[in-house]
Amino acid sequence: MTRRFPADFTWGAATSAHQIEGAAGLRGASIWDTFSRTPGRVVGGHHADVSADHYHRYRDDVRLMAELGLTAYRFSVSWPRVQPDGSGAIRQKGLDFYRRLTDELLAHGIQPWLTLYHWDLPQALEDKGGWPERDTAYRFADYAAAVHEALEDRVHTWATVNEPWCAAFLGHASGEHAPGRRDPAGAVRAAHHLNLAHGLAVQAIKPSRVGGCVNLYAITPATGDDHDAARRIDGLQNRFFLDPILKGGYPEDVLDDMSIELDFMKCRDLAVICQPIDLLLVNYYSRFTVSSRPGPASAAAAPTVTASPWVGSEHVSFVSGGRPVTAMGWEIDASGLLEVLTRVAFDYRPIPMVIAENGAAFPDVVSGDRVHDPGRLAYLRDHLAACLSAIQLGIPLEGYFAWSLLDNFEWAWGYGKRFGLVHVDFATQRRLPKDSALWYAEIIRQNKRHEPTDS
Ligand code: PNW
Repeated sequence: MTRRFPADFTWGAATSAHQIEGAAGLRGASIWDTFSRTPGRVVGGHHADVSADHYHRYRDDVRLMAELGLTAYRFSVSWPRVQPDGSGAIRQKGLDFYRRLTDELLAHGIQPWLTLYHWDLPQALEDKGGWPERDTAYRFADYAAAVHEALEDRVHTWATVNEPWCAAFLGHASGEHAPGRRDPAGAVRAAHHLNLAHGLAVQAIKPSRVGGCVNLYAITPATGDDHDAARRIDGLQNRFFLDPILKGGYPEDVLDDMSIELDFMKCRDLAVICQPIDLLLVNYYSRFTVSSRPGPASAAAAPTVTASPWVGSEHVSFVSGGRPVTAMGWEIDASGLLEVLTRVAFDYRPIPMVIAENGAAFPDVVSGDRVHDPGRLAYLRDHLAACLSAIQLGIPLEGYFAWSLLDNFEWAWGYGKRFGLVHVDFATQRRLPKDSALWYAEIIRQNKRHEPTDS
């Protein structure tokens, strides 16, 4: 596998602001602060006030990235650090942090890839109704314009909204994520307004290089009788976001399944959502095997969840596909990565893509200065091989970002699930690159050193 990626392939790792920054006193409150402080919402009662303290340790962390040989780093901006109330005054000190971070990256030859929204909505906007309200999309466009004005000279690629499916349906239907609502109609409103926010932000960011970010799943019907279940879950998870962004319309079958009033969707919204974009950021983790018979309503639910995120398709259940699972209980299937990339290229169009997140939670075995994580190493190896297969098929895959650079606050699971290439001891903040990080660094090194052999 080594030596055959294109010479200009982007080698990255990703994080998000709320999950790593800490320094909660130097920003406004977000919905995740409120959610984390609500008993029973996050495993262990964990919160992200300090987390990996990246806000204060970003220089060390950029040095680690340089040691790994990364050519790009995907991070997100904390909206409440830059605009504490989500509207009105911009906090220059917040923007200054991202100026320092991007300067440090550029000084080390690492491209900054900036995501504008990775789930930390200012609580002040939630108090006004949050994503189910249309106005939140307009507030996001204003925030996007302010960040763009401050950082356009430093950022290589912009991403709008990270995984709108999670923000909408885990946040407002199952309630597994902040703001923890269980209101199916509100979840669909949130999904549409997140899509609208994407389109408005693209308008604000152009002509800089910009894309949207979706989490796509490979989906298999459990038996020959389960094709309707597969159509429904594919519709909600994948097509409800890909169709408006790339085709300018919502999938009719999904709207029918939902059977809710759609008066909040305006025709002209679709033209905004379907703005031309330069690339699509694809997050890939797993494959779902689905059934129309009763059973568990989610393949990836935190222990805190009771409601289904699948609006209008609550009867669909998730069964084992018989593959090994990660510590999240997510099935490992690298062939699904190739499948989702192929699907975008053939069902939509061959738009340039990057894998913007891919990775696995496993328990780390720390032994002296070494951290052994064979499961993660194998996961990355197999998924990178799938990336190479995609490239060899002619799919325009331009880069790969491992999730995540650092162990971090894993949302409803708190600090109990570790996705990092680099181990973080949260008591001492000591960082230790894991075996998977050393392996990834070697792959990057070999691909940088050699000219591609077959392109
Ligand atoms: C993504 N699911 O989240 C996020 O972008 C990251 O912030 C997160 O840490 C990472 O994946 C690992 O979880 C997801 O339930 C959370 O299907 C939940 C799901 C998918 C993605």
